[in-house]
Amino acid sequence: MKKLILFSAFLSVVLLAIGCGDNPFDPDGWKTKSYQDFTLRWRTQGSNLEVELEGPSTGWIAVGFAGSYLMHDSNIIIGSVSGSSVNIRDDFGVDSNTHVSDSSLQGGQQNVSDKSGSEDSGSTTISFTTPLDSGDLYDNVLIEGQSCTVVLICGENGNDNLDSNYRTIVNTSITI
Ligand SMILES: [Ca+2]
Ligand SMILES: [Ca+2]
Repeated sequence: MKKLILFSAFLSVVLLAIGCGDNPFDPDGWKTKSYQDFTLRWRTQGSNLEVELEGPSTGWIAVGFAGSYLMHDSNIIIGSVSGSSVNIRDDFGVDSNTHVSDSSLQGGQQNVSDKSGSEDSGSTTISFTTPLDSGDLYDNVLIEGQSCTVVLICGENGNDNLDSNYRTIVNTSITI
């Protein structure tokens, strides 16, 4: 009987450890996806999505939501950190490898708030909040519980110019 109890306890710990990959038990509701040296964390808060992205570059990093292929039609949030200065912009993927600021597109506007970020040796982290449905044509509507494509992108180390070429771009998906 004692052995059985011990085994049950062991099994619970194992199941808990397996489950932590997607953080379903995170009391604050954060979900995590680690993919190709990027780590994306997100949670819904009311009508907003809170996001934290860590990427493998000391230049700019970006995450795009609900596009078709690579950057195309993706709502891209891009940012860089230089000392205490954090620059985060709300973009849109106009084709598979081109993104522009929503502000430069007709009717488009910036829909990102609570911007912050930090830089470490070899990586950058940006945090921001954006509406699940901003009403902007250049942001895509996100629905809690539904799967959506994600594109993760970064520029060359040390290049904080948000309009410079990317070094790495990968597609994956998450559940909002
Ligand atoms: Ca926008
Ligand atoms: Ca956008």
